[in-house]
Amino acid sequence: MKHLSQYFDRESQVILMQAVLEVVSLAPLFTPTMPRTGKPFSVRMTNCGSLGWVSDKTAGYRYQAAHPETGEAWPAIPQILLELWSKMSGYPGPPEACLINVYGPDAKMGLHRDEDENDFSAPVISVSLGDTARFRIGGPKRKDPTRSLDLVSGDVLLLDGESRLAYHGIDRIKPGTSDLPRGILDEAARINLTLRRVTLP
Ligand code: MD3
Ligand code: FE
Repeated sequence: MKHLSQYFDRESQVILMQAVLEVVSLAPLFTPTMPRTGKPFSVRMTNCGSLGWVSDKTAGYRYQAAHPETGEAWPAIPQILLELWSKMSGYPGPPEACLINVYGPDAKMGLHRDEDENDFSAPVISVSLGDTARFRIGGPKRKDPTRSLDLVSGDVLLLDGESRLAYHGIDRIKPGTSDLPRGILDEAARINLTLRRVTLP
């Protein structure tokens, strides 16, 4: 894993936040639910790109080309994120999915692995915006030891090699730690963007 601390300066963070607001205006936030139990996630989500990650009680975790509520195609991935992918990924093709996770002050994400993609040779690239989050990462098995680090607005994480299939999660948000304007997403404490390749080339 590579942690690029505050890779994006304030001006770029404002551009990224504006791009998120535009995506949300075209593809509204939805609340995913757990497979089988239907328990709602505390994080709200939307996507851009040719494929988006969704989850619900009946069909579970999956990537699909249409928004689960509007049935519309996801908006395009903003240029600034396509540039980040081409600079950092070392992958011979563009990302297919950009998942946008919106955390309220009390939202968390339990320890999990990202394994719904078909191409694990591609890295995952994450961008954090807004309030600081306590991030936890372990190893390839749930019981492996973990370590924690803070993700701050503008930070980029590159998950490749062994880290690509590591267990990870967000333990808590530190509300009020960023003054980045959130626009109409005024309830959003933190926003995380993840760029992913889903299919084999
Ligand atoms: C480590 N998101 O969307 S980003 C997710 O902050 C997710 O919203 C968290 O986990 C968030 O799946 C963490 C950092 C991250 C993203 C993908 C990873 C870490 C990862 C994939 C493999 C290992
Ligand atoms: Fe994840």
